[in-house]
Amino acid sequence: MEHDIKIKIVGVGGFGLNAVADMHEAVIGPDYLLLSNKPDDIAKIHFGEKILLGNGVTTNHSQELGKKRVESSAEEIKKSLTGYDIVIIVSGLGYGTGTGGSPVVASIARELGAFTIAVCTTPFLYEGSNRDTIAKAGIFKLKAICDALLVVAKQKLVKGIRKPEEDMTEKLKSVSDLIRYVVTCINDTVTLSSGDGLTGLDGLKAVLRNGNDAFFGCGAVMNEDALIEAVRHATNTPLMTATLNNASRVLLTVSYSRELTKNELNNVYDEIRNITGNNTEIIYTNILNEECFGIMFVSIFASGEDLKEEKVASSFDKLRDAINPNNLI
Ligand SMILES: Nc1nc2c(ncn2[C@@H]2O[C@H](COP(=O)(O)OP(=O)(O)OP(=O)(O)O)[C@@H](O)[C@H]2O)c(=O)[nH]1
Ligand SMILES: [Mg+2]
Repeated sequence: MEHDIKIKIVGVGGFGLNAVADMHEAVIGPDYLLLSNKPDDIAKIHFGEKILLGNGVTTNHSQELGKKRVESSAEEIKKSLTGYDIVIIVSGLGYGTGTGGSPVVASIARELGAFTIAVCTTPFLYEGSNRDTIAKAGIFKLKAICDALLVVAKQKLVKGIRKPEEDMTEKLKSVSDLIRYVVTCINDTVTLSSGDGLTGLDGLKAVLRNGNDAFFGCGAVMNEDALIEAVRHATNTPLMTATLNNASRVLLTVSYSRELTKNELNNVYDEIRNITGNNTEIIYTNILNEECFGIMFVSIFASGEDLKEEKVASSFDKLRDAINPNNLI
């Protein structure tokens, strides 16, 4: 079942703009708005709408300046976001434009009545405690303004405090990949899925709205016998700040050529409740995909009052295996 739901993705600042530029060809359906104070970054964007903030003058990594620059373009942003059901803001926290500007974009989107989701990264430890403090301030504001906030902790890519190594480019790509999967799964869930008497959008709103922390995970397997494996990948997706522990609401979406049977679903629910606890409400929606080439794709969004922060750095390989269906073909 297809729903006519309008989604706009807004990339804010250097990371936001680049992450969105990387994903836009893979995520079909949403419209795009890119905001940056870097003339070079703006010049290379040839899709969607774009706004050069503050006449291209640097923020010197000041979130106050970042906030002001975005506020100066508020009218243009408001125009661009008018008429959208969902606004997804993508940015890297800890610096000026993304941290100061994302909450301004979120306020505009909320005022216009859009379901507003921020997908943000936090800095590496080696970037210093100042960056971390600024990122935390950004998270605090975004939590207060947005309907939902999904935080990707870049530090989980490395163990301990250390400088980036040669393979860092590849690892950072996994952050971009994860963000692309978050956005793709939101898009597919709200535009293509239904189940439990709800549309995917209703399900996503029910699970994420008013949740303090949100978790996202996904997994893909080549055949239906491995369903539980896909669910395990999804529940273990690393890099998110939040884990599934203590989640009170879960949205499970399965994309496959048929619906899951009652028996299969019960097994999946048991698997999820082993992690979250017995009282977790689970909403199941389903995407019928006749052309899935035997690949079953599982995504999980979850929220709760007190999702535990995972302390251990998780392996990057696990993420890559979990989210890349191409590995299975
Ligand atoms: N992976 C990746 N990281 C980036 C990219 N651009 C910036 N970053 C990193 O993202 C983090 C946030 O930086 P920016 O996004 O430039 O910050 P900003 O929001 O633009 O804020 P200001 O530049 O201070 O105005 C930093 O750790 C950057 O090194 C990119 O293209 N790819
Ligand atoms: Mg920048």
